[in-house]
Amino acid sequence: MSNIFCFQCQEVAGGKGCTIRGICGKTDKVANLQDLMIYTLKGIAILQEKGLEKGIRFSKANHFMLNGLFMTITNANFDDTVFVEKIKEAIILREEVKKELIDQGVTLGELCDAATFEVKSDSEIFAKADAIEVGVLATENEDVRSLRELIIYGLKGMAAYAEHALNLGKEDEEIYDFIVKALASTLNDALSVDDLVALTLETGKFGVDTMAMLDVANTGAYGNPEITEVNIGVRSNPAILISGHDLKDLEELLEQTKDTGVDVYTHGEMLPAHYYPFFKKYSNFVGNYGNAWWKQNEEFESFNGPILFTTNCIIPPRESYADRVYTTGATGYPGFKYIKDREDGKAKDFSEIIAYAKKLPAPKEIEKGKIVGGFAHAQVFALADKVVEAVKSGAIKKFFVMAGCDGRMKSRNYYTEFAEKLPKDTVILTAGCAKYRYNKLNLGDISGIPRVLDAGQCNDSYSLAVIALKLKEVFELNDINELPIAYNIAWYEQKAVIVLLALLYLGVKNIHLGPTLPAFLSPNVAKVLVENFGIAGIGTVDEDLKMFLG
Ligand code: SF4
Ligand code: SF3
Repeated sequence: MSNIFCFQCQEVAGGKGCTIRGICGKTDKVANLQDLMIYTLKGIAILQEKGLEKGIRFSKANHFMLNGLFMTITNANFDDTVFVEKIKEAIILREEVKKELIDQGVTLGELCDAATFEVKSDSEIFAKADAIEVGVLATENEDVRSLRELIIYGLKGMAAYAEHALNLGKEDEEIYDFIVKALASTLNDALSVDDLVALTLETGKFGVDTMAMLDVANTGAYGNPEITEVNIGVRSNPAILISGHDLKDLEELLEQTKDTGVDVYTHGEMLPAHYYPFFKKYSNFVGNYGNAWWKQNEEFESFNGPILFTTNCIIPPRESYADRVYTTGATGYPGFKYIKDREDGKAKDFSEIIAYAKKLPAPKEIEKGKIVGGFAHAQVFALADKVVEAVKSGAIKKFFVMAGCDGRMKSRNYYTEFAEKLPKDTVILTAGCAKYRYNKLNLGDISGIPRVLDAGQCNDSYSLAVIALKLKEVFELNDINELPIAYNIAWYEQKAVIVLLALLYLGVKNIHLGPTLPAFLSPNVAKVLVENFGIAGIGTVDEDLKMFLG
């Protein structure tokens, strides 16, 4: 057993750091391999940065960097063998980049360990992974450590979104150049706390750009989300449950399951796929099964059919369904079957999971009814007159952005109670899996506008920002913070970190973040966020309602 240190998610042990194994289920081995993965990516980034100074870019390294960062997001990949292979690949790639730079006449100068270390066997990889210098605690100054990790976690979220966009053929060199620069900067001891604060805000800027790019990719391929009623009951056919955020995977799965007698249901963050016009043509795309990621143990058991993870959040499975789970993309878990990436522009091959589904019983019904969503920017703009009228007449007094993540902690009941107790003249704007805390409550509507407007996945928080900016324009305000919008956001993993940094970059103030503030914010860094942005935690529902409505 080795020492680990991870504090990247909200469920961190003791609110401080996981030190033996992850509350998420990550073993010490995997935790340290993930640290080494990030360390190796930093080493490659240092080299890439040297190339950028001469206008040399490395497309393969950029794509590798996205995937490598994405794999280390909470609950994405628990497979040590995958990390070992990926680290080997990274070192080969690093040496290729070095050779290319030398061939092009770039002087490499003195390079740090991340850009030069060698490992000759798997056991040397494990030993390197366990070394203190590759992990979070290698940075001794707690404020510098806090900012470096805040940036890294933002980059992880950014990389995940950029990879989904890339899967749909969209990419942006400026985003890659920034990730390279930011990764390299986290090993630069010459940067001051102020430099790192500035880099943190710049991370937010590129977070906005990345979410905008993904929005263009998703809506360009599948149309603009529209108001949709999503069935939460089941039919009697065998079925596949698809989870995560990757819409390209969903498209290929639907294309390959149509006319096979196998139905497809969404789970967790895939629910908003139903809002896109493109997917409505598939008669076997039946509905959404279950709730947010943390309920998967029970819900996968009763689903009966195979489950496909396209992204996080995976939790260690029960034996009853472990053999039915498939992963793809950046995700992995020891013992789960893995569906390979696209090759030569061909679709992924889902034939095995489809054949398996045919042998299994139909899902067991766990609920009945419908949920409504599809309120991304274009749909809300189409309703703009109604919304503006409702605000002007006082029918809507305030909007509450309650986007973000759901999680296991009991304290998250706060969000259900908060939604229930909000006055009837308020509207919740949501995105991400946080919605499952209140999207099945009957909160009614205001002159036909539902009181919970779901824009989509966590990346569609971008839509909420676009809506806020539009309202600012319509009401001719100078500052986004003059709008009657309050932010009460729930976070769990690193995609929420990039969403938060994006909102800060857009100038949003007084965001309340819960159920607890990130453990990776040192007292001084937290102070900067409080003083400059009014970031705060949450209290009790009644106190907070008084404060927000006061
Ligand atoms: Fe702990 Fe979260 Fe890190 Fe898992 S991801 S080891 S739960 S801090
Ligand atoms: Fe995250 Fe697991 Fe919900 Fe996209 S993916 S939001 S927690």
